[in-house]
Amino acid sequence: MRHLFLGLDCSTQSLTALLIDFSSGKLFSRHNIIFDKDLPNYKTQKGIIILDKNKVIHSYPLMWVEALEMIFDQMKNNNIPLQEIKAISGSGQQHGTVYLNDKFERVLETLDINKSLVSQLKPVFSRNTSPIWMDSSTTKQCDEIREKLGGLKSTIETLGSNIIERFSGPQIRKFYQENLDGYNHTSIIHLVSSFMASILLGKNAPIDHGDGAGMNLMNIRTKQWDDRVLEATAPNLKEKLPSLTNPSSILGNLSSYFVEKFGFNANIDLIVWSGDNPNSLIGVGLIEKGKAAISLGTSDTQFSYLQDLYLDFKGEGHVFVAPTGDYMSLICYKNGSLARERIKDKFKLNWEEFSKILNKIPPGNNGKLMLPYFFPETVPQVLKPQVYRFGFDENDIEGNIRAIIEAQFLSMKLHSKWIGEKPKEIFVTGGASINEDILQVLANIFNTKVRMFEITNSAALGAALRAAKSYYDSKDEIKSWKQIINKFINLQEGAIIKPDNKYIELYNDMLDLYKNYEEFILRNKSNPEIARLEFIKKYFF
Ligand code: ADP
Ligand code: XUL
Repeated sequence: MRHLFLGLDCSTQSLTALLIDFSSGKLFSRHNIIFDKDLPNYKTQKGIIILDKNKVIHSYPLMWVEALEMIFDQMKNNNIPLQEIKAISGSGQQHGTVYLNDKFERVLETLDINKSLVSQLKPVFSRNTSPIWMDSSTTKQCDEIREKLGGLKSTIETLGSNIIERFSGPQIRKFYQENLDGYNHTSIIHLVSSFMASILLGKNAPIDHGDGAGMNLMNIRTKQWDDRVLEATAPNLKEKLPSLTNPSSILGNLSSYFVEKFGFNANIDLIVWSGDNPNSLIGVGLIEKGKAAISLGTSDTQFSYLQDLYLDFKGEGHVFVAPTGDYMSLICYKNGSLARERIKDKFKLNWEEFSKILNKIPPGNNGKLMLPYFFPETVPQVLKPQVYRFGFDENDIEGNIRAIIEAQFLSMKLHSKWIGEKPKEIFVTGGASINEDILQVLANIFNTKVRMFEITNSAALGAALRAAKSYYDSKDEIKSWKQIINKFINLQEGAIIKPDNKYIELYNDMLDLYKNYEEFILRNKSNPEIARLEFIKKYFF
């Protein structure tokens, strides 16, 4: 008999629905709504709207709502047996905030199946757009909050992260400062994850500890809202926040709107949603130490499972609560897929052509090196986007292609040193993780084997696996995380990319060079040009 579980992923560029059959350990179906293509009336580009020169970046919460209805319509029309699904959970792009007025819950409780979700939810927003993780316009608010909390060290001790531009707290403070009336008319502020879960639940849903940790509002030790931080952020904030809950919580059953309109079972369990990175931790099966994952999605992220709280006092890395209830480390690079696409699109290439050129050029790129800040970057912090090229210019196709990929992974290696342990293996996920040529550069730079997975949307898979775990645990058929993960993630099967040890020394030297260029540009240290010329002499003559 089939045991179906649904994982939804409301990400930056699309909404995905992965249905898994736990009995057979197989993917049952996959549906995907691409915001730009399938909902063109919102006029987003890659799912986002740029309101002010790459700094103010928002999206439309109503678009996510429309996508939700559209994906269920598609599943119903494709005769997916929705009535058999036992539990649903989901994943949201992290940090983004949704601002709702006092009509929200009433509208959710009285949804009419003869009308669309969009038409009914249109009046519930106190702010029509949502600032998302790509926004970097809150430096002033970050500085104000951090100062009130006593500086960097005590902030990180309390929150597990520095106060960061894209995180929810400083975004909320900015809204409060710039639009007091809008703030006062806001009854509840949701994350993308808890907003989508609320619609499915038919009332306000809580935020799980994993996504909550990415808000700059939750105490990382007590896993409660931190009163001192709330006070430093905006007045009366506590009454505008949903409650916090354990990542395994069952919230209740699906709202009757979805049961009646799409034929879901009335007893279906809705499990709390979480952020895409915590979900991905499960979706790639990271439940023990010594392994790390890199997600090459719209953002590039690097994450590991942590048994104990382990903080980065430099302030570049974050600690979130993992779906297992333990912790996870995370570093996020804003210049991920969209930066790679900038180069690909400038030269009018497809990914295959991009790879071919990447492979033509030897590791080390003949000494050409890039600092790739196409967008404002968080790690290292660069607020004003600018691309720096050393030894080549923007019209050199080959130089640019090799340089962007090498720069991204050199930067990751450099900035993940705080995690301490060198991973024995790197698991990769996200849209770009199907590109073996890019992964070969990753393997060589980290000198570590890289494991690919068949399902590259680990956030949606992780959500489906969390749904299965909570469902079975509640039915007294308790399964360990290992049992849940092993059923779906066969670590013997995924393709492995091995590092080529010919390049160990070259990439060690190039990492030093990269570090020196970063310090030259960002911290006014001396120009490492002579070292670059020596590097060229050593490896390319
Ligand atoms: P998100 O979940 O953040 O919305 P995805 O994980 O779906 O994003 O990744 C989308 C990105 O994957 C696209 O922006 C695209 O650049 C990248 N991508 C897709 N196919 C390839 C490929 N063959 N090589 C490199 N990148 C790719
Ligand atoms: C993580 C981050 C992004 C978003 C979107 O801190 O900002 O990875 O979760 O994927």
